[in-house]
Amino acid sequence: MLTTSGFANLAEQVTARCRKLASFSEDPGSTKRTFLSAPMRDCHWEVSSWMKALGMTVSVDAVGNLRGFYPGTLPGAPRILVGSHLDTVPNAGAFDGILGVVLAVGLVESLGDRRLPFGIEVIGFSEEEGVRFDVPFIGSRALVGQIDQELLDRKDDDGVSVRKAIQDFGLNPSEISKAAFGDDVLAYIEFHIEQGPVLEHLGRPLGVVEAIVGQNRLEFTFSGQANHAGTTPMNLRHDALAAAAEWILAVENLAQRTPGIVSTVGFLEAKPGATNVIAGEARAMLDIRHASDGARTEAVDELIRQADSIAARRGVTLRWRTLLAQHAVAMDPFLAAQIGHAIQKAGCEPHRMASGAGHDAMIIAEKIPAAMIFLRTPGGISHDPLESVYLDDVAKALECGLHLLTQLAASREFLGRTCRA
Ligand code: HGY
Ligand code: MN
Ligand code: MN
Repeated sequence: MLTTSGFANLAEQVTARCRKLASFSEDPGSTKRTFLSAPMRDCHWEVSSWMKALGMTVSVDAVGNLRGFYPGTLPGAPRILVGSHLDTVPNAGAFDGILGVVLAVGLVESLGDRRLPFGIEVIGFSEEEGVRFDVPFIGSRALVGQIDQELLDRKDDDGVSVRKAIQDFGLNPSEISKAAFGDDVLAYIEFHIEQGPVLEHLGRPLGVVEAIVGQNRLEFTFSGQANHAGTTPMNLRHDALAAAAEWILAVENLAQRTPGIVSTVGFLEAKPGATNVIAGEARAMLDIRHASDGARTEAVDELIRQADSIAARRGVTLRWRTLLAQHAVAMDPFLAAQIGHAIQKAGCEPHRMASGAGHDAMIIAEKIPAAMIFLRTPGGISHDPLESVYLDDVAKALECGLHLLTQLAASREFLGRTCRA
């Protein structure tokens, strides 16, 4: 087992690598790396070099997931998957997603060529945030065989389809089915920053995720009548942007009075978008989440009703569509308990919690046991350049990870599990 200073050095390397990868961006001066964009190629090259240096075999699957395999003691041994996503939101921090990939490579390094009764496949998912095509989890959905024609036909703002983006990256969409994992997978483990204030508030470096809340993403388009801002009396307007604005306040109001609901309109686009023109069209994107699927779907129905009534009262028409309806997902109780023990062996007190952020683990959990370890987020800030981690917490996460691997390698219950896929 590595010494404390060994974990500290590894943590320095992991953190420095995350900051280096953050410079691979579509936007100079900030971090934005979306599905199969040009900087994703640089990211693949860099992470692959770290994987190859550890003797891992590296491949890229047909949706651009980067996959590095560290074999187990025996040929044909089962495997565990450890990873997270390589893509980012616009103006991102340096750790959301990518920390889980780089830390997994660090975990393989911490084994020091030691082999386990299972192989370790480190996965960097090509797309989790849903920025380029407004639909998240393309990378992990390929692993569980959930890529359909509707998704492949979706187009980005430049009219490029998912299928074309895959071809442009030099990959073959007809090979997507091969990205699905086989029947040799025992578990999926994801390290991720908490992206919220809970662990910092409690003074805990690491958390055990018990469940990931469900989320819906919907697009609402209000269509009114564009007109002259100076000559159109207030009582004769059909202002699409004013209708959207009234509805956005209703979104906030419903969340404030409904315990456990968080809802956000993070995107609003007005057309034609000129100061002296009443907006003829306003497009708003809703993100709404709750730990209970019933409460979430009830809130979505209420917000659709409210949008309808605001539009009707203002002589504006409404159309809406669902982009994502993801139910809440529980993490594997056995793995969560093992993570709790491993956190204690690393000298920390584990905190069991739900995740308000969505993660690839919620997709993978549809097919195989999945679990997550959270690292404390200083200031609770994420999806922003201020996002950070404490070096000591990264060292503790590595130490916890090594304990977890050792525990699973010695667990007859775990090794005796039949692999599902
Ligand atoms: O939006 C989320 O929940 C995550 O950051 N993709
Ligand atoms: Mn994110
Ligand atoms: Mn993430």
